[in-house]
This record gives sequence, C-alpha cells and structure tokens, in this order.
Amino acid sequence: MPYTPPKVWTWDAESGGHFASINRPIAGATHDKELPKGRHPLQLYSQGTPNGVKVTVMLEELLALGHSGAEYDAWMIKIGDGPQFGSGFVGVNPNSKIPALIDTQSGVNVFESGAILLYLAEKFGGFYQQINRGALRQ
Ligand SMILES: N[C@@H](CCC(=O)N[C@@H](CS)C(=O)NCC(=O)O)C(=O)O
Repeated sequence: MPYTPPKVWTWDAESGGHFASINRPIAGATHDKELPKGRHPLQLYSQGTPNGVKVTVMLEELLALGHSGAEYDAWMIKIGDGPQFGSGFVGVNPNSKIPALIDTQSGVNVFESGAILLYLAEKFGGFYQQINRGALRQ
C-alpha cells in the first residue's frame, strides 16, 4: 500500500525498536549538561560508528605524519544513552549527531564527519587534493 505523507506531520508515538530513544522529530537540548574538556586544542566528541570513526582515523593519520597539533582528547558520546541531547553537545552540534569537534585554537566548532575531515585537511595541509578547476572546465 503506498504511503501518502501528511501535509503537517505530528509525532503520535515513539516508533519503538532499538533506536526509539534517539529517533525523535524535535530539535534542541533536553537537559543541561556541559561537555567535558581536556588539555589539547582539539576536543572530539564521538563514538566508534562508521561516521564517528572517520574523524579518529583522520586524526591518527595526521599524527602519524608528524602533525603534533593534531593531538586530541576523545570523549565518548554513547548515543544510545542520549548525551547528544545535552545542552553542551547541542551547543556544538544543534543536529545532535556525532561526530563533533571543537578546535579551541581557532574557536571553531565543526560537525558533520565530511566537514570535519575537510576542516582538518585544510588546517594541517594534508589528505587534500587541490582541484585544478581550469582542467575540469575543459
Ligand atoms: N551526516 C552525518 C551523520 C551523523 C550521524 O548520523 N551520526 C549518528 C551516529 S553514526 C548519530 O549521532 N546518531 C545519534 C542520534 O541521531 O541521536 C555525519 O556524517 O556526520
């Protein structure tokens, strides 16, 4: 039977299932909770999901290349328990998704794994191929 989306969507009930506690059609913090902060300029809030691990791999590769500025504090965000809806996390990523990164050196907060990868690539000048736009136009 085809699904016809309603004009105005309302949340009648939780969907149930494994992700019921985190799938919700609202935005914003549900509780006050500051994020922990460590001593390195880069603070990573993440978990070992496919999206989360991309950033860790990038940071470890930068460190392996000798970029000591890529030292970071990694904070576990157990998304099944809901810390991504705490006020501190929402202040970094209003979308309540890991991974999220704070660069205390530049004062920039970054979220979306691809955006974080690009941010780090530009910051450290590695793993980034400059596109020859002229060649693309030919
Ligand atoms: N497009 C985003 C997706 C991030 C994402 O979906 N994160 C999931 C885990 S892989 C998450 O934080 N889910 C928690 C939630 O939705 O409450 C990215 O690449 O960073």
